[in-house]
Amino acid sequence: MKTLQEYLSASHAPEDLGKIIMLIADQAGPIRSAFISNQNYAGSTNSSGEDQAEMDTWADARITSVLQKSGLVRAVASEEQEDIVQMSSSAKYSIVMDPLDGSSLIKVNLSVGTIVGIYEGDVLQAGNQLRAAFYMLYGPMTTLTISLGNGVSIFALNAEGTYILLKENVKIPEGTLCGSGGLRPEWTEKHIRYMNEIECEGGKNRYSGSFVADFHQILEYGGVYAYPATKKSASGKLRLVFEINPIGFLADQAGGAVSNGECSTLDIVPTKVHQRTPVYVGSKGMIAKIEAIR
Ligand code: AHM
Ligand code: MG
Repeated sequence: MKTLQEYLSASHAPEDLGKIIMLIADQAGPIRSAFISNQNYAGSTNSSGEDQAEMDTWADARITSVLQKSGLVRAVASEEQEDIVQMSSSAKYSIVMDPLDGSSLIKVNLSVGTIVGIYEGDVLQAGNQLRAAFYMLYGPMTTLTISLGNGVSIFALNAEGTYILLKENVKIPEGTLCGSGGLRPEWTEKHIRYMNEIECEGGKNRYSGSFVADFHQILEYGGVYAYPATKKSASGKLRLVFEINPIGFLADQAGGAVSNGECSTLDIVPTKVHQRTPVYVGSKGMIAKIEAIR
């Protein structure tokens, strides 16, 4: 039974990097406990104009404060904060995070998660520069899916609060499961063609509305998660820095791919912290298929 701590040592993760990962990973317990008392909306909106659930602001404040106190972090960019939070200027690592992804599903007790990316230096870098990425998924189990740039491993949190290795060297199989955000009448011609092709080939549609949970099933079964450009929003809904880059890095590390429909989103250097992009992430063949449609 390998623990997350042992995996970090075996991967020769630098001490500060390992400590930051453990500090965030250890927030899964408190976050799970807080779900019951934080089921409502906070009455505020985030920088993307979305209603914030109480849990969004709670998880954001909790993780930000733990990182601030650690003195190990240079800056944090969070989906729930307008600006990048500058911390210890001499520290090496910066964090990008979506503290609680899929939060509209808390009320109905569907799976949600925490997405994290870690860069050396500043926050606004291409996803291919990530030093590490992981997500915690609060489902029937609490799992942590991680890559330090050397493949993907999945851990599960046990009753003693220790993350135990469930799977290593995880690879996304070629599969045809598909889940797409956006309303069908607002999809572009290109996206409609793509979804029709997949469905005609027997692809099964499964979409919960939680990016982390929807991606996790793609990681296990193969297929594609998409949040496309729509007629109303040419850049889709999801955020490049907090959501797409960490998940895209994990997909790439698992032998899959991530694209905006034309090229890899991992090569995009962000100019704004809250910028959005259309996204297709999953099995390599499924990503090649969308990129082939002109
Ligand atoms: P959130 O970070 O505020 O939860 O928003 C992102 C979520 C993703 O988890 C999910 O895939 C998508 O928004 C769902 O959007 P929609 O309800 O339009 O399908
Ligand atoms: Mg999100």
